[in-house]
Amino acid sequence: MLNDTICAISTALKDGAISIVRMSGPDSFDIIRRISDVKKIEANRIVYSHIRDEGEVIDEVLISFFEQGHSYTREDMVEINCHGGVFVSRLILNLLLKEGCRLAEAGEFTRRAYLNGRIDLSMADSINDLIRAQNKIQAYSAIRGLDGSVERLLEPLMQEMRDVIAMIEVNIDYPEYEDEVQMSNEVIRPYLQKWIPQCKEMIEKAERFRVVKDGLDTIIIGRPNVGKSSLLNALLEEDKAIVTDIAGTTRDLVEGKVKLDNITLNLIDTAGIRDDAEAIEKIGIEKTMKAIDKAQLIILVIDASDINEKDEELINTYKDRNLVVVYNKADLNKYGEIAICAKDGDIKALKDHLNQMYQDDIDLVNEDILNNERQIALMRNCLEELNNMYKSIDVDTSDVIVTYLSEAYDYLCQILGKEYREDLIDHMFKNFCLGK
Ligand SMILES: Nc1nc2c(ncn2[C@@H]2O[C@H](COP(=O)(O)OP(=O)(O)O)[C@@H](O)[C@H]2O)c(=O)[nH]1
Ligand SMILES: [Mg+2]
Repeated sequence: MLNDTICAISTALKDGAISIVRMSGPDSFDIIRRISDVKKIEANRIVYSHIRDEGEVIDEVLISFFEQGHSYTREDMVEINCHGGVFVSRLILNLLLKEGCRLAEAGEFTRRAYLNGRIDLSMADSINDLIRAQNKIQAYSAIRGLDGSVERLLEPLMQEMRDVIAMIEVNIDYPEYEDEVQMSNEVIRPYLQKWIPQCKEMIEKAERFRVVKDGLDTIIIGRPNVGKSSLLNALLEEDKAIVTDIAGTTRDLVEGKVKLDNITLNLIDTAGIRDDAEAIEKIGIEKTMKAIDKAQLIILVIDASDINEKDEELINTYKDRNLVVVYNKADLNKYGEIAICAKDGDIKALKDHLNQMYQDDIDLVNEDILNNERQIALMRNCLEELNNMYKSIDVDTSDVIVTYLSEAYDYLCQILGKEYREDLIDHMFKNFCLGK
């Protein structure tokens, strides 16, 4: 129900100097008048006041008023800055509930902002991303999203699609209007030849950028004793994994996170891969194999002073994956393109290589881009419909062809949370003088 008044504690539920209790909906101003010293609501002002429960002061507060149309939710809103600490905030919240507010569900303020047309769905995604941001790039990209980057990205494509849909539909519904462009296959095909690569590029960039934002799941593998754990420790700059000269030391997966200049690695160090392992080590190797399947980047460590055919075999097995081969123990034998000495922390060659690999991707932070899994999945669906349409243009009639296009367009609307039909009908009436 949209016309009730909701409330929630918007700050974290722990001790702190100040908490914010928020209220949104048509009764917000009435309720605050009943429980505070405020008599006259002055919108867009902050006033000093007291919150009272049956006349008795329970807190000294600052109250902000936002009039409908000018608030986060576009409804009348009140924010009470009360004293922090869970107890006082809860007292005030309970008072609001007693006065007829309903406790907001998770995300409900933002949901109202969306339903009331203040933000689109991609911006709602960004609000969520911003709240959860863990690093500068995540926060920066969420801010861009909040500024409408996804709509900016999609709008030119959607505009063209709308035009084509509308024209095909006009051809179908009003064949007598011969002065409208006839949407023959020759006219439609070049559009598709442009749109399909565009969609592919948006997906590809979004996936690359996701790695920059969220880090790359990276696994360090190799034979026993080549220096995998030493490499993990060197990357983390701490002695996290046990290093010994006994083969089979590492059995469980050891994890760590390291931030390079252009990329964050979510690292896993693993048990060395060999065929003659004893029982416990074997379990470790099985875990390694499972983790390899899920990894986005494989760092294969080879002992440059002792290269053998097992190394060859590992290179061959993973050559089609995102694989980086490093030759360790450069102090004993300097070999290969990426030669390091993990024992001494000399791993610059590897760091440089990884930074180089993701050099271009970091620049994506300045581009308008799809921001998350939901948006990427919808774009994939859109692409699939466009591919279907491409297959269909020489075999099907216009009404079938336009169905694929409408579906594709609908997926883009879903990214922004727009109503497809409304949007399209609006457009058609603006651009075509039907029934003139
Ligand atoms: N000479 C030399 N020895 C190293 C280097 N890196 C690791 N080691 C040694 O190789 C042995 C195995 O190292 P470890 O990191 O446990 O290998 P893992 O079994 O692959 O995890 C240890 O004795 C390390 O000190 C290196 O760069 N040079
Ligand atoms: Mg180890």
